[in-house]
Amino acid sequence: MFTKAIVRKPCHAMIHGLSEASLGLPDFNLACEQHADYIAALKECGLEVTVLEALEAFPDSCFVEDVALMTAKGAILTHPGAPSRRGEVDYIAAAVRKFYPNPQVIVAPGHVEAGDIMMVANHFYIGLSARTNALGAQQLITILKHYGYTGSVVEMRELLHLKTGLSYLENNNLLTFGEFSRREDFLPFNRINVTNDEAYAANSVWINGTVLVPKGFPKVLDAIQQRGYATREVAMSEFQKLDGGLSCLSLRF
Ligand code: CIR
Repeated sequence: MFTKAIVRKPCHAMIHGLSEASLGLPDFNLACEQHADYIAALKECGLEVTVLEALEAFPDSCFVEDVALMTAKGAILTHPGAPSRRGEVDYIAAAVRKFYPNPQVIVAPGHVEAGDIMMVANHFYIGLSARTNALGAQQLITILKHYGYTGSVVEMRELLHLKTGLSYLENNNLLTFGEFSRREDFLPFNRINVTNDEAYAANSVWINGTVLVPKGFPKVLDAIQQRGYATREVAMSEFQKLDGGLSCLSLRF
């Protein structure tokens, strides 16, 4: 169960955020509305939410998931692969220290963005993406071992982050998309394969029995409901324009 979350409000500079999507520029006001509803959804799932103020110097800073990993045993500050995002770490650090006074750190030349990390019970899958390298993953696995967890790497080629195409919904249920749908590591799970037309919804988030699903993806929503989960849709169009999925907008612990 999770009890807390940390989020950061979007900034005006978000229009300069990193993006490979060809969906146009985000509308700041609509992004703020969607972000407020996202916070409401977290609260509906029983989380106490720390809301950090917008950081204009960092266009992607609302995507807090990438700059820290919160586990039940301790926190880890990452070293993002994207140079423009590295400065975000200093700002999340203060918020993280309120809950975990002595977070561990990933250091250069290791790179990790925590969108590449998927927790399944005591095991952490770490995607080797354009943002997370083998050295960073090795540092992370060493830290995780110290906490009593295990970690393994997942080679990947196509997607931005591991969780762009994978979401663990507990009870052995896993949403999978694209390059992960037939990957051997994930065959033992009850896989819900997401089709190309609903790829964005492969990033959905289990919180205390409810699954947050991006609004507008009826096949994924139905498949999750068929597995017996309560669901809560959240409109995400403005964050999707920046390649940001539902999980990216919060640290949950
Ligand atoms: C970036 O490219 O870094 C941001 N525009 C989106 C980050 C999305 N984060 C995530 O998937 N965990």
